[in-house]
Amino acid sequence: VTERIWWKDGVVYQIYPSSYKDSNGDGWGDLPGIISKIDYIKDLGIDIVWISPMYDSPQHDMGYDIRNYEKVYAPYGEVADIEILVAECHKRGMKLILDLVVNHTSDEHEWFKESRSSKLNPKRDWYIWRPARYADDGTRMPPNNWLSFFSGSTWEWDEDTQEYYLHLFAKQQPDLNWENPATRRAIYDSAMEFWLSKGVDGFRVDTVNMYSKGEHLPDAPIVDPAVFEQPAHGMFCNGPRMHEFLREMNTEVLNKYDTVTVGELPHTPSTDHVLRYVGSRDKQLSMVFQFDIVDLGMGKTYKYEAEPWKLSSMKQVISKWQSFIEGTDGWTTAFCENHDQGRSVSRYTNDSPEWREQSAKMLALMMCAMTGTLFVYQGQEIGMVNSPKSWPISEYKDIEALGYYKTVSERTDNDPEALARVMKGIQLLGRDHARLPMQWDSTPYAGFTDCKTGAWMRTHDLYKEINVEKQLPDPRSVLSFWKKMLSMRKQYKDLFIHGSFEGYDMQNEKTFVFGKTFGKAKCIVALNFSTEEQKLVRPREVSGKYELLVSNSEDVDGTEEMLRGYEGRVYLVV
Ligand code: ISL
Repeated sequence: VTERIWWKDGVVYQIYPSSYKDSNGDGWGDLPGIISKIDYIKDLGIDIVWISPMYDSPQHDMGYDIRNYEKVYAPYGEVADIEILVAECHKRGMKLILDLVVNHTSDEHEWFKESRSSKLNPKRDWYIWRPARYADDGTRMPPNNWLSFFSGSTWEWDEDTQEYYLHLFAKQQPDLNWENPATRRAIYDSAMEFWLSKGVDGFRVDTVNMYSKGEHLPDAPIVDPAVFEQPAHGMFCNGPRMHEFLREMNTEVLNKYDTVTVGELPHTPSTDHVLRYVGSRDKQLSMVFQFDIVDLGMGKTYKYEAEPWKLSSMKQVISKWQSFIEGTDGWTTAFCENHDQGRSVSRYTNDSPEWREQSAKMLALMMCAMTGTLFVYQGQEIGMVNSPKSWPISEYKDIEALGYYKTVSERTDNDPEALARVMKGIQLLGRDHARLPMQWDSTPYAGFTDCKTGAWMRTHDLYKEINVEKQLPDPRSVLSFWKKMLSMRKQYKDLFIHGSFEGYDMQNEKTFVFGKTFGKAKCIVALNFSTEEQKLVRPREVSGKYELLVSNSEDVDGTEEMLRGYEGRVYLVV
């Protein structure tokens, strides 16, 4: 019997505060803006709201560089606004979770300022400092060859104290030293207890498997001999004390409250290993994001060197993580968008004017039929698509994409072919696509802001075609379809949320057919990932009468042998 827990059956809606709704005309989204949309969110069928970092920050990485855990970034509002948001969510039977970013802080955090002030400062050891290495010719070199997520070395030289500090992300994001118990205590108090005591219901936990790095920090194996810095995920993900730290985080803080945690677990392909994090007996995390689905099409060594992917690979990774809960005490998640990813319609289906609505609905149908806790990212519910390909690199703002573009332009001396290749990767995979202002209506800046100079990030050219106001009253819109699917997910929660998964015809590169079973109940989900009609092949393994539950095509009765372009159907098998 599956335990019925609120965070298992609930649907989570992720909000990126800078881009959701601006209430005061400064071009930046804010907390009062989110509060003004709370009924819209409730009406969509959401149970849990997750807000990306809204903390005080110099915004080198859009708030994932936190200057003060106990303050809200002034353009977003103040701590009291979070208290209001908690109350407004709870009043409507929804929960609120925040982002917990404690692998690193901003270099402007007081802790780091003290740490870098002197080797003798009591907080020196709160971050990861190491002496330089020297080459035979006396050249100063970083302690190891690790490549940071945002290009360049993971080490930054500090002239004053003559040591390097570690930063897996930007140099403005120094890594905290989790080996030090005083650091951990401060994290628990400042970043966690402070908010839980205000009624927040849990956290999405940023880069959770990187806290423990071990003591030695050896060089990463050489993958790209042309350069010094090497991809090093294997060197710092899932380090020796990871599980110990998470158990402590539970005993010290989380267990005192009825919380949920969802941790980011990149570079952890083994199901056994994931189970160590999410097995319910050994309480560490409630659930994790496993990245296989969003990594489809990313370059193996360098993300933006995009590679083609196959539907069969998508089916394989979905099947792997859908089946993960069987016979275990773990739990899984289902998502295909977040603030670090291109839009799903553009990445996995077809964002041309002819197909984008149909394919957005098909993806909604697919996601709503998935086992695990479902995550929906703002704008996904109206089928927002990637930025237009005509936008030049100067419209992009993300530190990751710009960092890689700069590296390639320096390394190739601005070779147009190399830059065109990177641009193609960014057009598909750039994190900025998800960060464009939410498209509320067809007034200037999509109704996101009434700032005269516009939003902090350019509004999508298509906002008059794709927006909430247009879709709300239209029963055939993407938004209405999402609402229908989300309510169906609740109605058939055994099958959809808790059912066991079986994929069929796994090598077929055009259609994706899978079954869900719970006790005697069974359904078949059939999806056409192409523009042409495809034959719906009923799995030989399944016997019974097919009753159409839903299709994203309007006038289909379920007896049709062919699936239309980007059509998805769910049949109950009786
Ligand atoms: O390695 C990855 C996937 O293959 C990356 O996704 C990486 O783990 C991820 O980018 C971590 O993301 C989170 O932390 C970053 C921040 O920039 C992202 O926005 C956040 O989601 C640093 O805090």
